[in-house]
Amino acid sequence: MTGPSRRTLIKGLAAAPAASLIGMPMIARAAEIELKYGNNLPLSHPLNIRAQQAADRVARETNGRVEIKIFPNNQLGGDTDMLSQVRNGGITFFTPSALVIATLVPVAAINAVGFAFADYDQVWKAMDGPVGAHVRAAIEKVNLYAFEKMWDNGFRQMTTSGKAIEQAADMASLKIRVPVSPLSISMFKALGAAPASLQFSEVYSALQTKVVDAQENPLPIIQVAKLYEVQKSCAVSNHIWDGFWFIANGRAWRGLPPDIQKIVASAINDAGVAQRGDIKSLNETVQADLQSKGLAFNKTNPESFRAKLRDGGFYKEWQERFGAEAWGLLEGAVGKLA
Ligand code: X2X
Repeated sequence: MTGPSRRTLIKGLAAAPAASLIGMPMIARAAEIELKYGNNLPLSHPLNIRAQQAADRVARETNGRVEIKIFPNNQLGGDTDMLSQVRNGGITFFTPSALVIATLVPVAAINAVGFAFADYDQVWKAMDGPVGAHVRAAIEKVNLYAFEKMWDNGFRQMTTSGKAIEQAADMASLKIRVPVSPLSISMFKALGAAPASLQFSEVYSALQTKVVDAQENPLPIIQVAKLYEVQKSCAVSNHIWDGFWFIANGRAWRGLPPDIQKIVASAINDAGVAQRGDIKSLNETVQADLQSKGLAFNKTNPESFRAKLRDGGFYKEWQERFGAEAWGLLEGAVGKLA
């Protein structure tokens, strides 16, 4: 299926003689346009809460003509599967992390360069500004549409079931799960670890069965996916800032009437901005909550990680891979990197 499915039920009802409708119980009117949205996160994550609000708003503002149906928590498959589905139109929307969409649009990982962003001010200036615009243009080249406002995943932290990670030397040969993303693999190899790419759907069981000992994710993810149950300690490293691109299948998007596009885009972009606020407030409480659940926290020595990346040629390699233009935009936002 390449476009939104149009149901014939309404037409059927409309064609029926009026008399046959009298006395019929109120039935939920089927939407004329049904748009499927798949994602990889549990329902309790702010991404799903705000996406549902966006869906409700779209239903309201289109008088029920458009229904966005959400399939959370990898119900439709893992990240790689959903990325193919949104490309071939099997689903209309997906929210891959920048790391993951980079398997298709390499420059999309630009925001995930290790230790690039100092804080959220820098992040949103870059992603709502020139860096984001550059990535969105690249996403459109592969026939996907990226909504303007990126959603927040967060600053990534490392957790392990083994010895606490305090400095780069503690990474030596560490079996750490990373998303399916070339940048993550390259960065953790440069840090001396033994990274393995796994879709998010596989992370909990991979940690539980000790296929890997460690993983890295923002604290809200560690909370909602209950990773604290299978990890002992968390190193506050802030090593990558990661966000989700809300993307649509290009053909399905272009096939929507302009008035509907406008309603959907406003609802999704506004929900994205609200979701950033949710993560910001969560960030104030999530560490205490995870500690109360038994996860130990420790600080790290960020300079030891940066030095290892620099000495291992990580920045130089990715400057070349991303190209001068994208790298220049990133450095314009965060200052010189290497
Ligand atoms: O897979 C992950 O680690 C996650 C949830 O952060 C992403 O979607 C990249």
